[in-house]
Amino acid sequence: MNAPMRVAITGAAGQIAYNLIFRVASGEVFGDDQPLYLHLLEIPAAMKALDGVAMELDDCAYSLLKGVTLSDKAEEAFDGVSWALLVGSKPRGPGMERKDLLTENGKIFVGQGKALQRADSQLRVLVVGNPVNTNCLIALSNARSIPAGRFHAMTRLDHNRARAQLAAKAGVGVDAVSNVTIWGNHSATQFPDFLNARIAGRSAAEAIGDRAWLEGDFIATVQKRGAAVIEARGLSSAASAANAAIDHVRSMLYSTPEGDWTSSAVLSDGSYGIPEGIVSSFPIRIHDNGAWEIVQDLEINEFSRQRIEVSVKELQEERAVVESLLP
Ligand code: NAX
Repeated sequence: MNAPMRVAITGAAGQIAYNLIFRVASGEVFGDDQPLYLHLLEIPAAMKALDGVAMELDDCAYSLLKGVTLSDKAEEAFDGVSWALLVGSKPRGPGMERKDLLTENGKIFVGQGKALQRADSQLRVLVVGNPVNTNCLIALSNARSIPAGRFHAMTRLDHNRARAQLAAKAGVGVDAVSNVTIWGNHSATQFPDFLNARIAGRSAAEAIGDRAWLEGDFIATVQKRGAAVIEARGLSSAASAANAAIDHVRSMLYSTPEGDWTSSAVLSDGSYGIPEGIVSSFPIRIHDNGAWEIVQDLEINEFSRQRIEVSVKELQEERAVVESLLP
């Protein structure tokens, strides 16, 4: 058995967290030799609901779960944690402009970024709460003592959606689909890249043989999948979002299979001409020691370039709105 590890989850009474917390506590994410303390953060108004979540955790009698801390203070919730899954954020209210959503949520991530400095020196962070790229930028900018490379914003759900669409179209299992990339923002401007994707060892374009579908319906379906789920379910994606967060964390714990990569939004280092100072989704590869790198030298043609630029422009606009929150 390893020494117990502390994991923080914010927005812990929300619907994604309800699909996430129990899977983390069961050992599915960090392994069945990894005892855990869960630190669950909520706003004061949701603490009663969070009590209910804690009762259910007790009632699962998970042997790996050594303790649960419930808090409405980020400093307390992040104390000594090795992982922080930042799921909580404010939903868009009636009449709320995108700009207001960015600044309202931005303020949360200023405070949480600062409070993360109380975490363990090994800390790794996954931001899930929207607008996720820019929230992540704010958090990492305010957590000045923590290397920026420890911060990721989740685009794994988009990545998984793209793989599933390609597999269905090609009539193969999802395991046959590799080398998918989500570029840019986790928004309807994201670019799911089929050009570099592979299906059973062939290029996805060759395996599917329907360029019009790849350039049209495929991209649109992935970009608008979140809205389609809301339309059908009356609620936003929760189980699939929690599942993607688990996939992301697990991907960060093990080296990426040879020749493949995953998608994650990280602080740009200028790769592929994507300007520094924004958190954009890239193809990334993880090494044994937990270090990761942006995969270089992928083919970007004019079609891809134009679409990546649209999403990058949106990220630059988001950055401009929250500039005052970046120290
Ligand atoms: P819910 O509204 O069910 O839950 C959010 C929870 O966050 C609430 O319980 C709320 O009280 C809490 N919260 C708000 N401010 C907080 C703060 N300062 N500290 C701690 N907790 C706080 O939303 P849910 O469906 O769980 O979604 C959570 C976030 O994930 C949303 O921002 C959502 O847009 C985003 N998503 C991100 C996805 C991604 O791929 N990156 C996909 C799914 C989802 O849309």
